[in-house]
Amino acid sequence: MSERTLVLVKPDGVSRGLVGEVISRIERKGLRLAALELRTVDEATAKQHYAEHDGKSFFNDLVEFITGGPLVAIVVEGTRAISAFRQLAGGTDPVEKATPGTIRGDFGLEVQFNLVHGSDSVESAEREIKIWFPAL
Ligand code: RTP
Ligand code: MG
Repeated sequence: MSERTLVLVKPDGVSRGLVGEVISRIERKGLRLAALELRTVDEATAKQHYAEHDGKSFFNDLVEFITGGPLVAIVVEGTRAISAFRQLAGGTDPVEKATPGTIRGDFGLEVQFNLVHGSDSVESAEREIKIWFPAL
């Protein structure tokens, strides 16, 4: 079943020059790019995107990090795109959870600087795509 998911190459991924690497992995998996934009996001948008984490210990650091430099927002589509991209990304903690061969497992060391975001459900994907690409 074809799905759409919202992927972010977070500011650490952009500053480290890993945008091409991430896009390449998405395309090699067989998924397609439906929209893509380099953008520096404001605090309100970041808080809306990560609303589920409002109140958690890492929330303020997370918002500061996400707004701290340009990121690349991408709508990815294809068969089981939501799970397929989460598999490419690897677990949230790049060392303890993500395995080698995944984006986080290959390139990350710290939970906060884990390079990419991918929507975690159909509902999240719809909500997030509306935030980032309201015209889609
Ligand atoms: P994401 O939403 O960014 O795709 O990551 P995720 O689903 O794998 O992880 P989630 O639990 O949604 O956490 C969102 C982001 O918050 C940062 N985080 N920091 N310091 C911490 O303990 C901590 N926990 C989470 C990470 O950047 C994580 O990707
Ligand atoms: Mg998440």
